[in-house]
Amino acid sequence: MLVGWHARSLPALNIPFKRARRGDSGGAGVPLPPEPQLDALESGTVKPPRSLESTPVADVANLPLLSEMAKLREELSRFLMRYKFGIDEVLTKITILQEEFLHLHEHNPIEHVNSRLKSPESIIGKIERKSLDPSFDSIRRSITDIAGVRITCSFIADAYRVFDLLTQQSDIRVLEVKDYIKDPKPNGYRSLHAIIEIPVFMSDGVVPVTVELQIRTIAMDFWASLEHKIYYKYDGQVPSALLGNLTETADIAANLDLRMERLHHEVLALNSDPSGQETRDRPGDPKLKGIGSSVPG
Ligand code: 0O2
Repeated sequence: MLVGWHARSLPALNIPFKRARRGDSGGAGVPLPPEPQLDALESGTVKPPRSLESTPVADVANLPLLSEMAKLREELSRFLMRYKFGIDEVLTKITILQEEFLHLHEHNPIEHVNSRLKSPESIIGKIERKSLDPSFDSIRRSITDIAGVRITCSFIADAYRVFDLLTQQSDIRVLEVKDYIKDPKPNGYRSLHAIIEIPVFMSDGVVPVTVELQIRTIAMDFWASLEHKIYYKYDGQVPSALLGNLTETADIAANLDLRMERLHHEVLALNSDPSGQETRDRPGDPKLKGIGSSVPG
């Protein structure tokens, strides 16, 4: 169990996930306000529903459902906060690498970085899909992509190099690696995934936080972004002809990656001085020996 964290089963709060949805009614005969309006209700910009309006303010605060909802919201935001800090820690490491690369080497392997904290809705969706016990402890153990950091690199070798540079740091523990570059998914999806654990220093102790790392090239990212849009456009039911086309385009993107990488090496070779000494940062750079060694042949 984490320091200072009291794992609590959500059902113990008597708020079934499904009932606490927009338009459903809650316990104690009080209709739940539509979800997006909760903040507005608190800030007073939206009028409360009739049944709440006629209840004295002191009583409303005492309604078990509302106070439990407030408690749950507080616990959830504390729970998610740690993941946000986990993201911040990883982003700091990436920024340091980026700046060091810019300073020491002429080639910065990182094109751009994105991060995301899974929304409560999407966490609940995953709990339902995977039939998980909806307790914070179980969520923490079973849902390892609440915090996500995606690093887009210029070339395939860069993806492996950045992966090595990050995961070899002593405070990072690698829990799982899925190399979809070496073994693409059947639909053509390529990316290097890792679930890592990073310590977050909170006021009440150190908390290990899991973060999903996705490292890919610009071409892989381009394909994955469009595929994601198409997938959602068809609500997951993509016509088979389109699926075939998507896989084909993934292979084209992979081929583009290989060709660009070759071109890059040719340019690096041109920049080598006549004595054969490299004047530019490249995979053969002695400073980077052993790094990026996992590039598929
Ligand atoms: P989001 O919102 O992008 O994060 P699991 O994570 O356990 O449910 P799985 O398949 O074992 O499932 O995890 P995996 O393979 O590591 O993939 C997790 C994430 O990789 C996904 O997160 C996507 O971001 C990305 N991904 C995996 N496969 C594909 C794919 O075929 N196309 C695209 N565009 N992205 C993919 P989420 O939670 O699905 O979405």
